[in-house]
Amino acid sequence: ASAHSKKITLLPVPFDWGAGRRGAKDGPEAILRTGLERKLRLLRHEVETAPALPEFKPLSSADARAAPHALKHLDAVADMNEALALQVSALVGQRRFPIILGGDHSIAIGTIAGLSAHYKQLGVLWFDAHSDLNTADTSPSGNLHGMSLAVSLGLGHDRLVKLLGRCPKVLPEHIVIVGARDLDEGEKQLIRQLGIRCFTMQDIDRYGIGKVLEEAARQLQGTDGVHVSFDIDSVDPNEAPGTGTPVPGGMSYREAHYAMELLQESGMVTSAELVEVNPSLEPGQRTSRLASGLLLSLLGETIL
Ligand code: EXY
Ligand code: MN
Ligand code: MN
Ligand code: MN
Repeated sequence: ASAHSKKITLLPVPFDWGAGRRGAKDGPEAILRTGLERKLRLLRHEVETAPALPEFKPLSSADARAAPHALKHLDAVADMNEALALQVSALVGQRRFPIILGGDHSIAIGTIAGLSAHYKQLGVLWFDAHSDLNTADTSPSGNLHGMSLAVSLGLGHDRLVKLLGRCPKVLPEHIVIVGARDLDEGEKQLIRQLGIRCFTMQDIDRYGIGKVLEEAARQLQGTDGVHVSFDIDSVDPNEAPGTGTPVPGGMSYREAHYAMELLQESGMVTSAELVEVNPSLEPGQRTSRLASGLLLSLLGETIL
C-alpha cells in the first residue's frame, strides 16, 4: 500500500425523511452500483462497505402533514442520526476513514456528531447550493435537511443538538460553505451574524474555484480534522439532474472535480459524505456516476 493509502469504510445511509420529496434513500445503492468500492481499491486503499444503516421511518403520517413551521419527521431524523453518530464515532475510533453515502442532507447531523466525539476542533467544508442553516423559526418548509448545518452549530431542537452530548459540534469559524446560490433570508442573517465563511457562486465566478479552495484551506488552519459534506446539488443541474432541490447556476463538472483534486493534494480531509442523490429523478445514472467520480477524485484518482 502506498503512503497515502487509507482504511476506508463506505457507510450507506438509506434515509430521505429529512427531505421534502422521497427518493434519496436509494442514493447509496445507486452510488455503490457504479463500482465505487472496486475503484477505490484500484487507488490502493483498503476498502470495506459496511451494512447499510437500518431504515428509520416515521411512526405515523401525522407529522408529514405538520404545519409549515414544524420540524417534519423529527423522531425519524433524530433516531436515525443517533444511530449514525454512534457508527461514525466507532469507525473513527478504529482509525478508519468514513465515507457516508446518503441519503438526504439531514444525515450530516449524525455524521458530524460522531466526528465531533474525536475531533475537538472539527472543520467542515460544506459544498451546497444551499446553506442548510435554517431553524424552526426561519425554515420555509419544515424540512430538516435544510437545517443540518444549523443543528451542528448548536441551533435547533434539543433532540438534535445534544446528540452524543457535546454541543455545539462545530464552531462558526471552522465552517466553510462553497457553491451557495439559494439562501433564505434567515440563513443570510445567520451567516453575517456568526461571520461564517460562505463562498457563493459569484465568488467562484470571480476568483475561480482554485483560489476559493485556497482560502477555504486557510480558514480551516488549526482544525484537527476536516470533514467534506458534499451535497450533489452544489453541482449544476445540467450535470447533476438527479437531486431533489436543483438550483440553476451551479459548479461545473470540472470545478467540482478540481475542488476534490485540490483537497486530495492538501491531505487535510479526514472524512467525507455525499448526499442528495435521488435516482428516481433521472432516467440514467449521470448523477450517481458524478457522485462516485467526485469521491474518487477526493481519494486520489487523477486524469493522467
Ligand atoms: N432552504 C430551503 C429549506 O430550508 O427548505 C431548501 C433546503 C434544501 C436543502 C438542500 C439539500 O441542501
Ligand atoms: Mn444540503
Ligand atoms: Mn442543497
Ligand atoms: Mn481555529
